[in-house]
Amino acid sequence: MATEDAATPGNHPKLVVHHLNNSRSQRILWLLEELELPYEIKKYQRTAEMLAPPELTAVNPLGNAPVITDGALNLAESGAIVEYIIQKYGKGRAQPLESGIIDNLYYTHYAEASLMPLLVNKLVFRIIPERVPFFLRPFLKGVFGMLSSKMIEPRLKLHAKMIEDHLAKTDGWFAGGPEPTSADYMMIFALEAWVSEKENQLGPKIKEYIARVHARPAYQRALEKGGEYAYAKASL
Ligand SMILES: N[C@@H](CCC(=O)N[C@@H](CS)C(=O)NCC(=O)O)C(=O)O
Repeated sequence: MATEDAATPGNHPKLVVHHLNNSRSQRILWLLEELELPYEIKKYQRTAEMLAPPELTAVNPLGNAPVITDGALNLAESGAIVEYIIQKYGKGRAQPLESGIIDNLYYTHYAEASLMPLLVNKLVFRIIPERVPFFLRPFLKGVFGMLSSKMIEPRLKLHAKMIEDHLAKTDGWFAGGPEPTSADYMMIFALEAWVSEKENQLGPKIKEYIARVHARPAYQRALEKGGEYAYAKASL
């Protein structure tokens, strides 16, 4: 959702990242650090139920993160934010080579449109039985475990293979090329969340990829500035 208030007079203000702990907004910090852009972070803390706090609705009617504020503009949806920052402020950085344009397009959209819904379902199916009265737990654990192994896991297996094969081909970034592009900023959160699950089917190329991202100084700076981010600690 993009909303605009009255124009802000004077100098162009810094970008503000509305950042939720342990969330997708970490990918925006990584991008801004790679591009060496000035920005401010407004931090929000998840509630005990792991939801975003209500204050986020002031900048995003859906109440979730990430959101950026750029002058009068509030922009949500991480894919939109990543593309907006690269197009408006990237000065030619983070662009795929000609040979990587289609891969970049595909993985930039695939991350949130196809992969994340499956991973979120997997998480929800695991969490539901943990949050009901104890006498219902064994029953719901069985039901949701069965749903997950029949509906989610076989699909995730196909996704894991596709990504592994792709990374074996590009042997670097999702779009090939010398530096991360929007596809990488979009894919990293899904892969980090996935690899942090006890049971995952991720292969060596995916794990190498995550380690490559984690080793980047810009990623490290983003971690330092963003604070709590459990997904960077996942053992590979
Ligand atoms: N597709 C959206 C998903 C946004 C989303 O679900 N964000 C999560 C953080 S990872 C959130 O704010 N969750 C807390 C909540 O919805 O209350 C995006 O990529 O920005």
